[in-house]
Amino acid sequence: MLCIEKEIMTMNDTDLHYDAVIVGLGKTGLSCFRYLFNQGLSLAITDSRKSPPELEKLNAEFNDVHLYLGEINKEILLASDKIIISPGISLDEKNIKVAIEKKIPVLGDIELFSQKASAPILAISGSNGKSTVTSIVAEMAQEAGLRAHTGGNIGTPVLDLLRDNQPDLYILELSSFQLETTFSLNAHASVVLNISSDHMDRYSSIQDYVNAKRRIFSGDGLMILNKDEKYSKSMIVQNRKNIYFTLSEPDEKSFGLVKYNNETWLCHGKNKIITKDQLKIKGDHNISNALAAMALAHSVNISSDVMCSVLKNFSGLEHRCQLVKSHNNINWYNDSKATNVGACIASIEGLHKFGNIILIAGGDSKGSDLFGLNKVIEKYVKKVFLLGIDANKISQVLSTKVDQEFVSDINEAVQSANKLAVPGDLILLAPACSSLDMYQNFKERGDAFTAAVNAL
Ligand code: UMA
Ligand code: ADP
Repeated sequence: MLCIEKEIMTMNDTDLHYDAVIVGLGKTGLSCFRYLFNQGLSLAITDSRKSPPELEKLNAEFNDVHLYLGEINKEILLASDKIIISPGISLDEKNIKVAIEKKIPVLGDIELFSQKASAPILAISGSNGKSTVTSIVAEMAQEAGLRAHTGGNIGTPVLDLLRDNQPDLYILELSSFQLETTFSLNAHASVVLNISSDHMDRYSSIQDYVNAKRRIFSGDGLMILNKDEKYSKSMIVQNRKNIYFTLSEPDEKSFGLVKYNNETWLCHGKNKIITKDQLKIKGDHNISNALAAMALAHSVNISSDVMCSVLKNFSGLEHRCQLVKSHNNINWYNDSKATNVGACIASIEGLHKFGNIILIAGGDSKGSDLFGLNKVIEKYVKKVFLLGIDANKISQVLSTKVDQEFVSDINEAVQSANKLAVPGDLILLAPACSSLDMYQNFKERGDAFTAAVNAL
């Protein structure tokens, strides 16, 4: 039997009451429903969309669920003891704000998880590098023989991790959206990798965004901070255990770079772990990521040998500075996951040594300040192809010295870049924007790029 889509008429029912209402029927909403249903709670789900993405799965698994679709239903919010909100919905949504004014508790899945989980948690946030660091740490834990469950923003909703037997360790990638509604997290060790302007369509200022990120340090676990980055560094709490990672020399408890006989080593204090040249992932941003991963792994006693062995083989994740094709000394790179200004800059700075860059950028800039792009593009990029809803916004921040051209889609960008490219060039998709104006997600955009390149 299908779940019941409730009519607005039901609202006159004065007995209407739920233990909890779940807002959003995406991956998080479905996992929250499964989790709370198993606790025997009376539940409703509301979603602003008529056909939310996980409706089919919900229908296949459950009967008679009370669904209120097509708007985030105020009456249902107010008829519930608590609101379990999905990360994609802002606390500033108008009906959520009414519920908050009426003192109805609003929490997210990470909060439910934090209340329940009993194995140590390693928690990772930051504007860029989260998935890379999360994946490296997960591989290190596995190689060390630890049973680790990995989830959060990287893909698997955290409550799904509780369905298995208790592991030795949880490794969680956490977004600012998820942290906004988290209160009880007390991670064994947490890191904020870096901050750059992102999600400015959701936050009123960069400080507002930073404040959401710093919630990862609630509790009394080890704080891991990026000494080279002002916002991460500023999050230090006096009298808390803390260590740094840095691209310069570290103090004895921190992780950084040390030169020995003309070779640069990633070190813990003075202890050598792996040389910079042995790392498979390239670019300074990835050295930072490797150091952060080492600091997290060290906090759960993973050995330097294990760290070294994993980093020697870790070649990076799909859609992150990924070499797609190399032909006639022209290299094509897919960095579709560069969805903000900081990531695009890191990508250009990391790759310019390998060729003269022709950049493909644009999409939905999420209200970010794009100005930071100008300097690096002027310095390292020979031509930019711009596409998507905010192509014009990017164009406006670029100096008149930058050769630029508007294109209608990725295919046209690839065709035009191909006509222009000569041996020694590197064509880079690093959009500095989200893909959501033209694609389902960054993966679909990266696949479109790869298909167009392979079809040349
Ligand atoms: N939405 C509506 N109406 C609703 C509910 C949601 O329009 O009533 C929209 C949201 O605005 C958003 C989309 O639906 O555009 C998805 O939102 P959601 O909260 O239902 O998302 P989930 O499917 O539960 O996926 C979420 C994370 N997505 C977001 O935070 C937007 C996933 O991260 C995460 O993998 C998943 O939980 C499991 O934890 C994705 C992401 O894009 C990769 N994250 C952002 C990022 O990395 O920049 C933060
Ligand atoms: P996230 O999960 O935070 O989005 P990813 O590991 O998926 O991060 O990397 C996304 C993109 O961000 C990469 O393709 C790369 O261009 C950029 N990036 C990765 N690590 C860093 C870093 N430490 N600093 C700046 N940019 C980075």
